[in-house]
Amino acid sequence: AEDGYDLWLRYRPIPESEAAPYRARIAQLVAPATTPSQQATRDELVRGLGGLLGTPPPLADAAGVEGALIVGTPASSKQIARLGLATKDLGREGYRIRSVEIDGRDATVIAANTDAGAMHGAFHFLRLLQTRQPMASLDIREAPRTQLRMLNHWDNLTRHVERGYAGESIWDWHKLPDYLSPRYTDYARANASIGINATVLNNVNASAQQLTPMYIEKAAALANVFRPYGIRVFLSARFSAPVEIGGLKTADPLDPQVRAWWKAKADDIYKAIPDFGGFLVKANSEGQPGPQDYGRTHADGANMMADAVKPHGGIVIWRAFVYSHETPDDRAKQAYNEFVPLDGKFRGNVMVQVKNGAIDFQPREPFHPLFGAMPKTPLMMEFQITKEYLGFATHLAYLGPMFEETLRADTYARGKGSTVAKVIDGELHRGTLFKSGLTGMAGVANIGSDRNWSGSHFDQANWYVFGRLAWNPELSSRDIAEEWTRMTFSNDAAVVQPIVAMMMGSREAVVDYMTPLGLHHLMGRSHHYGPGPWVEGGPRADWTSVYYHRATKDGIGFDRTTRGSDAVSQYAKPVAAQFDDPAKTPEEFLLWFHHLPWDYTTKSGRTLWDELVVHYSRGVDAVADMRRTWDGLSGKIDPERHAQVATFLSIQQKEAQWWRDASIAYFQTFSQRPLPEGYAPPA
Ligand code: GCW
Repeated sequence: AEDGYDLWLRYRPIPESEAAPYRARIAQLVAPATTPSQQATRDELVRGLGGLLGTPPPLADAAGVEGALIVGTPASSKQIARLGLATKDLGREGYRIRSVEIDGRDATVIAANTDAGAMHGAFHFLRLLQTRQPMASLDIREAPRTQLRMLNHWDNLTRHVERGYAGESIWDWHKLPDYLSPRYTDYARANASIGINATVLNNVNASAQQLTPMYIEKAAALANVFRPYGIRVFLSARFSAPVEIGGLKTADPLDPQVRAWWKAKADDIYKAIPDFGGFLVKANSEGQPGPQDYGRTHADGANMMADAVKPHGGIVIWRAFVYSHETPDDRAKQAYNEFVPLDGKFRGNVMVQVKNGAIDFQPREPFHPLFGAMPKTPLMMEFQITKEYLGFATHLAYLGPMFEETLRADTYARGKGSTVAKVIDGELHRGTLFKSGLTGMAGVANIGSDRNWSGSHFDQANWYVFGRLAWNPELSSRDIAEEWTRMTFSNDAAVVQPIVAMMMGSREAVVDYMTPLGLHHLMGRSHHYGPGPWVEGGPRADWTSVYYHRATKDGIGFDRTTRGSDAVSQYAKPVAAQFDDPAKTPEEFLLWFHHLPWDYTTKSGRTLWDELVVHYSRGVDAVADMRRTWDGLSGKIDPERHAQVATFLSIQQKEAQWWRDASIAYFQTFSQRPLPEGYAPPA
């Protein structure tokens, strides 16, 4: 049954009418298997080619017939060594795929410097078949633009996944380390196929138990499964662990006993997991413990842990998602205020992980002002793949355009063209400022125990696009959508085109029916599902919606200009000047930066109130369009997957309407204006 378990690695047969040229080019498979990683690569090719071509090509030790496919490294294959294709610039993970002649016969070579590179090349090669690309004269050279391409699981030891909408955690801690579910291998295959090379197993709201010997052993068992796929394991570390599981009275990072505890802990972990990646830390944020509890800085905390893993080649990833209600100032400003003064104070093996925007994974946010503002510190991007604020798993929202929008945003940190992508891949500050050269991108995973992994078929695309953009932050989200659609649903143009169009418009639809024109954080309190613009009171100001939209009879929006909270001044001058002026602010960020009267004239000529209603309604209409498109694909997609998507779209339409009606009815109590002509009042 088509239950989605195979993800984009379905390998269904290429129709007979198209298979001949592929069979001719893949008449023999030369894939040495002297290491576990090489074995995994060979297995994947046998499985993939077997599925796509009907039968796998015969295996051989060296290319000996017309149309051989050879995969490996100069060390694993003499033929590859002789071709000299695995050049230095491919690095540790890059590869070449090339059509060549060997002894007068056509052959295709996948060459890399390492097993991991060869595996990435093999997956790329399979993708060429899966998406029906021509094979005759290949000349592909690929190397990842970032070093760490990482998933962050927010998985608890109880198997509850914080903000997870795909069932319980895939890590079955109870049965580990002895029972290794085959699913762990499939997880590694899926990740390796898109270039993901690191995973943080546990929630940033970490349990100290994760660092006890019993759980280290369990993590080590997973690391053993992932290692052949080039994936390294990291753990989230709870800052107060020395107190909670170490019996110490303090977790003060400058205390010698605390420092010794972390060193010993790191030594133990590396004994069990020799290639352990390091720690991810959420500290002094949302009530989590941290160095500030002892009057120390984030740098003091990060550096202490960095010193502990340094002898083993590990790193520390310190999160910049910090805010606290003790600070009455605009929450959007807090990370910048706390971290910019620390630039240059972190050890060389520390990275700071920054969410794409300054508030919290909203359907749309302007790029985080920290990007470009810490030239001496490697900044890692943190995207959220799981859709905490975009309708969970039932709303269809392809996040590619959202990731792309942030990556392409221009920080102007070193003049025009200083995009966020260039901060993330290190190009902007390479060789000049930050020295370590560490680069990376993290995505908060949307993976769980559901058969289809992500809670919905289309949410698989969000995992996919994250991996592809982490590999190369300058890829186009549309191209990636097309690739994914071809592998996941069909190569039929009559399917590909409408699905890609649907995907590309889907996130904007969510923005429209939830938080148009720069509005943000209007979801129901704490669960974040459904509208809640009326949420007020409660434990803290920034956990209410009224804090963010500030609607009154005179207007709506958060004034972050130089006249207001002055958050705009955290951006480089040209950006700040743009955001400071409502006339120059891109309309999609209007109410993020400005508090404007209800009759403010927008670009369309409509009043702000009318424009809001138009956006809300447009979002609902867009979902109706998606439903029509999807209905039109009935018969062209297997009935199981078609039916589930259709049902989810019907849920989404109901809820888009709910969002629109609730939001309009609520804001109308302030605007006191009628709806523009032709727009139905809230039901
Ligand atoms: O998005 C918010 C979530 C919290 C999360 C926090 C964070 C892990 O609502 O559930 O906690 O951000 O990123 O630390």
